[in-house]
Amino acid sequence: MNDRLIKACRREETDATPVWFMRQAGRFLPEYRKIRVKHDLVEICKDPELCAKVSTLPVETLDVDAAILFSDIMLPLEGMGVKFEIEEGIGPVIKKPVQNFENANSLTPLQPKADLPYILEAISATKKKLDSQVPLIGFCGAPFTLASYLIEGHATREFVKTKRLMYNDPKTWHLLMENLSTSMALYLREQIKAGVDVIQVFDSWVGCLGPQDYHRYVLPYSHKIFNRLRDTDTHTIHFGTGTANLLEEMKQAGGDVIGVDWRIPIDTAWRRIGYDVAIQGNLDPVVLLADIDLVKSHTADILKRVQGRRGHIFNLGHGILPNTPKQNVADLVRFVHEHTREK
Ligand code: 1CP
Repeated sequence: MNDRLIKACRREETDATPVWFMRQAGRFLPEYRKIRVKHDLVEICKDPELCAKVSTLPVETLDVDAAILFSDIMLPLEGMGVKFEIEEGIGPVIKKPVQNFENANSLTPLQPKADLPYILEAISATKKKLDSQVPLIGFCGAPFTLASYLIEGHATREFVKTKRLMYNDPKTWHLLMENLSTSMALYLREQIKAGVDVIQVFDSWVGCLGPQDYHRYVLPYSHKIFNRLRDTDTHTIHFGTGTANLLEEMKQAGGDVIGVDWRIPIDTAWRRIGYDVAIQGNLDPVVLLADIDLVKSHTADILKRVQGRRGHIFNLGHGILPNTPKQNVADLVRFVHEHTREK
């Protein structure tokens, strides 16, 4: 197997820097868009063969060093009794947002095998289709990011309802975070048993908090997830955006690799996090919409700042945008591999 990603998670020497992209199995791929004409997102997620097909597309056409399970962070919530829809152009919309203690208390503990058999089957089918070419990344949403969807009911910029509940009703907040972290830890353990090689915890929206609030309201729960995976030998990536001021706290919560977005130079971020963890990121996804020369100059700058240090996983600072030209992505992968080979 191409084990560049695993080696980078362990901060071991690699023959070239591993590259993969968040949302690489999504909308920017014409082959995915074709499948989406006939099936909605949840239909694809519930069909293991289709998941395997979509998940392996970028490996076959872009030479990336990892596949990511085709699923969504919201799906396990269905097993906890949450009803939602994924709406075109919006994202997840929750039917009855969490507003009070009763709502938080009525979430049922996830039973991954009974509630999400199709995801575990998708992992087996994807592993089989990958045929040991590259590792498979499994994932879950971090408790804060999931809580924000549950409380707001949909995507938001300000997180006012989420923070209001967190500040005004800490009892409900802590119960919700406790329920989510317990269920996500079980979910990830089941993904590992089903065959995923690496885990990424997506705390996409936690950057709206300051470090003191992160420490008090989030860290114990994210930490619990990483802690409950410690007896597995699976490597973990802890990702967030807008987290330049939370990096030390995120490291404390856990993860062999910390994800960083583009709002901080990668060398500054790594110095702050410490060289005893690996790092992933930090190209702005919008750069990939520009001319390939600009893509290459931004990439060269990241590689220069990393200085060939062990433990770098090349990625974007957030998900690949739907209108990204596929050729730019293929050229970027080649550029990173060529410029880091035999470093
Ligand atoms: O119908 C569609 O095709 C809509 C787009 C889409 C896709 C391709 C959604 C709706 N989910 C997914 C799959 C998905 N979601 C994957 C697997 C594909 C891949 O990575 O290649 C993954 C890892 C996710 C994870 C996910 N879902 C996150 C965390 C990552 C991130 O980008 O921050 C989040 C926040 C979601 C919620 C969600 N689901 C879908 C959308 C459009 C959103 C984001 C909405 C928002 O901005 O709040």
